[in-house]
Amino acid sequence: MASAQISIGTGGLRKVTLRHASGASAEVYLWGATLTSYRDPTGKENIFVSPAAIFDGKKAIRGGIPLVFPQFGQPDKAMPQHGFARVSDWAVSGFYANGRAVCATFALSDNEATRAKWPHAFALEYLVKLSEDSLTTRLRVMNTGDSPFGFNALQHTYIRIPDVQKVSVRGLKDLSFQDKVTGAGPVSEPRELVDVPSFTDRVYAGARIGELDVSVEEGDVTHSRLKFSARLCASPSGAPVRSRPCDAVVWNPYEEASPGDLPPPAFKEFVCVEPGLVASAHELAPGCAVDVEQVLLP
Ligand code: TA6
Repeated sequence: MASAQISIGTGGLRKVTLRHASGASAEVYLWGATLTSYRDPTGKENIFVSPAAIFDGKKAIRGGIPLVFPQFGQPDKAMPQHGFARVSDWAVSGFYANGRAVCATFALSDNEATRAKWPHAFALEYLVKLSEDSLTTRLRVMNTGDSPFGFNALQHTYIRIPDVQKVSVRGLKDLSFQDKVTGAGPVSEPRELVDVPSFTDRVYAGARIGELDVSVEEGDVTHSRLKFSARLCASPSGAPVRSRPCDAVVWNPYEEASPGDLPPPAFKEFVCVEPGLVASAHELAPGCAVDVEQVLLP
């Protein structure tokens, strides 16, 4: 039987737990609408959360799928790194279940605090859809104001793996990327399999309309398959009118860049493979919306 339940989680923060009849489950904290767990029917945990993650309702949860909006990085110092979405209290805006999936939606819109940092009217909707064979997460950005705004948006997914030194990411060949560690780029990725043998921070610019299929592999084993997509919608709740290329970020800090809430050797247990609109500036017209979606297949 599918279910959706609100409870008190770590640090006294509220969370939603989705359970599917197949045994699959997911957990999403209302703090930042941060998904912190996705277990498939075998019980395998597909998402990494740092053992030192802080659940205090002040700091972004280290791990899971933090949501990045309206900025990627911190070009605007008036806003936190990666924007305010992941350090805001979201509301549960809906639950839905049918024979195939159980879903929850979460909402965040502009308020006095966000407008003080970023003077635009917006609404975010985060959809989490759990089914027997996959987890779909969709971040929808809506311009509810009367003037266009520039933004970036991304799902900062921490994929759990046994050892980052042994995995590679497939699906990025021929995409142009900026290497934020070396400063090189943009250069074209020549490899079918991109390994992550050291501190890695790369922004791959989407080049293809439609889905970007990526997989995290270790020899013959595929740990995760991910389908990234981005779409423009003519109205906040309207059907997508046009697909757009989805960018992908690959990150692992290794020991040298591990932040305090990610004490080594925790870096070994994940690779971040992140769908978003971050490789260039994006503008959203009033009354329009854009989706950044990932389908995670364990
Ligand atoms: O997605 C990669 C990245 O932008 C890196 O540059 C690094 O800053 C990482 O995000 C983590 O950022 P955070 O603010 O969560 O420590």
